[in-house]
Amino acid sequence: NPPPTLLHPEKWCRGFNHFISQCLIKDFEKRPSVTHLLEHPFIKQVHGKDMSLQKQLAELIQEQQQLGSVAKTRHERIHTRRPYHVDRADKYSLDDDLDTIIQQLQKRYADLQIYTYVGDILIALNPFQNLSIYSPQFSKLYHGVKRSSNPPHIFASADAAYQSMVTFSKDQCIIISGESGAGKTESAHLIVQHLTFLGKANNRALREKILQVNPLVEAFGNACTAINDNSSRFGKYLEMMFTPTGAVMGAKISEYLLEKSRVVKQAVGEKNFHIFYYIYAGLYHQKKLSEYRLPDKKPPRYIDNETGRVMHDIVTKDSYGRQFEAIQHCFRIIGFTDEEVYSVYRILTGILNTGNIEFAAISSQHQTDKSEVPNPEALDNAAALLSIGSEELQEALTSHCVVTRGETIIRTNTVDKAADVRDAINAESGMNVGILDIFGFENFTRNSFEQLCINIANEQIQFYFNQHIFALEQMEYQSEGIDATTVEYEDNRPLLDMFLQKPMGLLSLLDEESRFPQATDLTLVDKFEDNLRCKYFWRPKGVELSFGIQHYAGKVLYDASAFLEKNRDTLPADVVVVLRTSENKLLQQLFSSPLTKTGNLAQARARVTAASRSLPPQLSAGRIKVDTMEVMRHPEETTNMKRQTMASYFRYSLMDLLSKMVVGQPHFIRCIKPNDDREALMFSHERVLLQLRYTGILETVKIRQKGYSHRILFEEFVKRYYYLAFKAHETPLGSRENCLAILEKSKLDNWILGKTKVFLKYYHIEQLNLFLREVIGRVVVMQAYIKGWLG
Ligand code: AOV
Ligand code: MG
Repeated sequence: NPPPTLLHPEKWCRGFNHFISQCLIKDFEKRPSVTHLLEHPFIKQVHGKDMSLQKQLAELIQEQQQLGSVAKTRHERIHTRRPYHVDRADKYSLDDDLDTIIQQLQKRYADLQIYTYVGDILIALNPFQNLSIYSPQFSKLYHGVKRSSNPPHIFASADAAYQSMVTFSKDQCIIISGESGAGKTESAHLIVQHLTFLGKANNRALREKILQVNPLVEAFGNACTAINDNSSRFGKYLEMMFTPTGAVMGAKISEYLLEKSRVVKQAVGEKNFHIFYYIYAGLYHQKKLSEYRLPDKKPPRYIDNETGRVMHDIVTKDSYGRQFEAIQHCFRIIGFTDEEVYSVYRILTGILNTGNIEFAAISSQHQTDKSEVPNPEALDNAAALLSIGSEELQEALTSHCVVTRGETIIRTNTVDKAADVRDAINAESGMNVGILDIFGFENFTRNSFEQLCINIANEQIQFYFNQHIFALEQMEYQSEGIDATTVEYEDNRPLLDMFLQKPMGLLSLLDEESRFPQATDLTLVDKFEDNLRCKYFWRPKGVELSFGIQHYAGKVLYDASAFLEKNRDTLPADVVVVLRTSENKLLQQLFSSPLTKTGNLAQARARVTAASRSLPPQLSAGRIKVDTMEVMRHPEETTNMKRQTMASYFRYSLMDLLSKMVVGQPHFIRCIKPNDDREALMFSHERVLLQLRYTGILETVKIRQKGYSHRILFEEFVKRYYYLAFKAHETPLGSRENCLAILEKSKLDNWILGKTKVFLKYYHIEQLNLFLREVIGRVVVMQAYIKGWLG
């Protein structure tokens, strides 16, 4: 059977009988119905009463028509509530004050309408309850239809990215932002769900694999915090790869900046990474704790928050145990071998056992730099599970050793590596939709180094948003000679400079101070105070180790205790050496040298260079590129001897992430947290106002009203849409005139032609794509016909 949407009808048309196609198109244009087509004298003549062909045609046509009326009736069936006007977001621009926007959002939230569009940006309010709007029925409803035919939905945003990828053969990037607990991770899941639907992952095994990736990595990277019970403690970039015709062929996940310190210590009221509870409970219920040398009366120190709550939960409720089963299932589906899974369990339980090792100072006169382990059984347990010698482990843990070259990065994700290898095979032909879900902006009662990193990352994402929505856009209007009024926005560039600049930015200062053995956290804060002369930084009086930052999303007070230690993040060389002797292959691999990501770094650089080529010329010396290059200069690269710190790793990671993002066409989803109590239907005016303010929603509304979210080179536009005004066999030039011809033929208004580009609103693209699909649909029908005819 021919696929329902063959995307290269021109090849087909030329290869087969062009004349017949044209006749049929003409006829079909006049009366677009299958019956009519089948009644066509030509078809009748050739085919007589071939019922199977008729049936085939009817099916194809029906699939095409899902685009239009069919979907509409289905929509009416599902949404019987009340008539709905979709483009409220555009309506906001008429009354462009925040209060009105909030009122609208509040009203919609009360109706459980959590999604709203601002131009092509999606605002998602966290419902804090399960809604029944994510079933396969809804996936179908939102498939390839005009956005205005259905209420706003995250599926529509995923659909837009997908359509854009298929139409322009271009990588896409969906950037989900919002503060901690606003719903980014849930949104990312929903997008993956809808993309697997769109990508027609008929291969169930592949679909399952892709859907299981998120829960698996989240078991390892998410944890309960004071704000969110399932808070992401790492950044995650999931790329879904598609064939040129849009069939999903795989997915790749990259992880960033895992909050490693959580393994050994959690703030009051917070927990370790989920996986540790899952595995302990799972083994408890399967009566396998002893096999992994874990006690069954009291959980290991790393997951025991001293309240007894954990043990109580494990014994009385089985939810952790069930989660463990789910994780086992994930491993299986994704394709880990039993042996690999066993290695992972041994490492995890090895870590739990390591946490139980105690240390005591040796009081002998001569050995001041040595300590001993008063509970050798814990040491033996840990060593046994990690498949290393317990004496070597003890020696490595208790003796003091000067490190000349630190090795700090642990590659946590073998999935990533496996995917890399696999992707190397496919990379060339495909295109992808990347989904970015990082840890959201955080402001706790006590904020440490981890919060600083998290908040800088969010600062960078906000900067990227601003660049796209405001800076690049306005520059482009200027260079294209288009008169679009400028919109003022809050530029967080100075703040980002304060963090990232070299050599005087906060991270550089931190690195510098980390190199002095005598430095303390106090000298660090002094150094910040002396050097960061900028209104975004301040030092409160009377609290020595404290400093404050005015982030884009609000003021945060940081506690600099342990900043230096956390930044040095040294894993002593002898510990690494011992771990490398492990008989556990996976563990060996994790600590095999070199532990840097330089391989990926080279790729990252290549991507950035490629991406900067496609930026408008006036930007080549502009901000994005300069930033990128600045951050790219990774210490490991410039001086081999310099030790890698968390700050430098962080910079590099951020860069790697950005480099991935800048390649794709961005789509933004802004998650908003309607209240801090995680209550359904509770809408805190004040909290929402704050978030709308700092995300620059009002400005976005303005620029989206005035601006054009799609800017397409004449040549690209003509290549894509020429069917709409020219004959299939023609090859019109990519000229301004030909663009004009297509636009006029399509009877759209409100677009603009610049010097080299067509400027369009999102709904123009929708309309053009619909027209195009109709035309292609006709050609497909004819393909089916002629295929039948030929054979
Ligand atoms: P986050 O990813 O933005 O926070 P999550 O996606 O984890 O936030 O959402 C927090 C919680 O809100 C979830 O555990 C759900 O209970 C609820 N929630 C969010 N979106 C939905 C939805 N569409 N439907 C139902 N419930 C939802 V953080 O990872 O902390 O920045 O670091
Ligand atoms: Mg999250």
